[in-house]
Amino acid sequence: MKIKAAVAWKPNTPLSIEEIDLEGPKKGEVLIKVMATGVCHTDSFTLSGADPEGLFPVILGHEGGGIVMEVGEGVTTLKKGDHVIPLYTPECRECKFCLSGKTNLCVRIRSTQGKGLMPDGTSRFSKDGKMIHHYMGCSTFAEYTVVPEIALAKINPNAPLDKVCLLGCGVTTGIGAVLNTAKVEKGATVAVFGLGGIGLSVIQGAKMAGASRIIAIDINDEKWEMAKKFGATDFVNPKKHDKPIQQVIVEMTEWGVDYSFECVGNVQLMRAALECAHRGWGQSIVIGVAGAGQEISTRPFQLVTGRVWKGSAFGGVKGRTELPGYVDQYMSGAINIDDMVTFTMPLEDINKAFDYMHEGKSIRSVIKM
Ligand code: NAD
Ligand code: AHE
Ligand code: ZN
Repeated sequence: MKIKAAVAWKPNTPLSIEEIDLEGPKKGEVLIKVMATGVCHTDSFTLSGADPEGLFPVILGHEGGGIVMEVGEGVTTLKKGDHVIPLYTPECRECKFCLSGKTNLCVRIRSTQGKGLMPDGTSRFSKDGKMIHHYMGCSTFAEYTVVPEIALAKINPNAPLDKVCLLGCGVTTGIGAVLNTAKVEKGATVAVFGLGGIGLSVIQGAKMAGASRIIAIDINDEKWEMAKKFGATDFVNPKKHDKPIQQVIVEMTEWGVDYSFECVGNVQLMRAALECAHRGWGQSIVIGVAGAGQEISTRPFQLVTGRVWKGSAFGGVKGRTELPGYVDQYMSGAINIDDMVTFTMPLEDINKAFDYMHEGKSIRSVIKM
């Protein structure tokens, strides 16, 4: 079928809205009408050319909500009309990782997904016979997309897709990193580096967990208001201090915070986040994604003296099993997504969403198809 999509033909150039070709779903695949999609910093990261797995041309987007239009051969858990959220971290429920009970990082289709292809090694997207890559198995910057059955969470059909699409990445990643990866306990102290969609969701998660103090850190003062709304108790702008930011946080808290979260993708900040964690037990969770060739470092003494460095992908959440519950929590008012949506715009304006992100003017822009 002919569809409209935002195509990234090469790195570091605006997306181009064009009519392209989409093949129907093959075995184990599902055709989705994308109703809405958020724009995450990771889309911008890959578009910048810094992603070691970045492939072009590609249809980006991985924070979507849609409706099932057609199912391929052998699909049993979804039918036409179901409301779904595509999952860049699928859940096959059969691989070693899914069965481990220790991680959400299903590997069933990871190798083809990383090559921008469907599990059979081909793409459903093309233009004038030229293949266009899928992205993170989702490619939501398009009117329609094809996604493997194991990479779709079936959700409450009454949920507004232009809000719960943010559970496809940002909101779930932040809340999940707090509740699943760090397992923040009541009364704990928390520092959050970077107050975009991820950092604010970490703050929301920390509030849900009953943290006693939530220190919000950003170089943009305008982020403080929203951080406070989500539950932050303190704000620090590193640019307003001469000392290293880790020292500022340690001095504010005596020995450091129980939990810190890096939500920017800056390796120096990852070090700072680790080093402001409490001597003896503080944990630091890396959520931000850093470009090709970047590495983290610290003095081993930081770990010898009890700090723990961890990472979190999609908040450790098993999407097909747990995401419907996140949607229900939004519906009951326990999770706030509405305040994260700064702008809503049509697909034609998608490059504005990237501009607003880079200018620090948006938390999330949602594209409504
Ligand atoms: P965003 O652009 O919306 O927010 C980033 C924030 O960081 C901004 O408020 C910015 O002002 C702030 N910032 C920039 N440099 C800073 C510095 N030196 N010190 C303090 N603050 C600084 O981004 P986002 O969508 O919230 O994503 C954040 C990061 O998380 C990105 O690296 C993204 O790729 C990554 N991410 C990871 C996962 C995962 O599963 N691990 C999921 C989603 C996003
Ligand atoms: N492709 C990059 C890594 C990108 C990355 O770390 N992605 C996160 C999700 S970011 C969502 O906004 C993730 O889940 N990673 C686990 C995985 O299996 O991709 C690289 O460095 O190669
Ligand atoms: Zn994302």
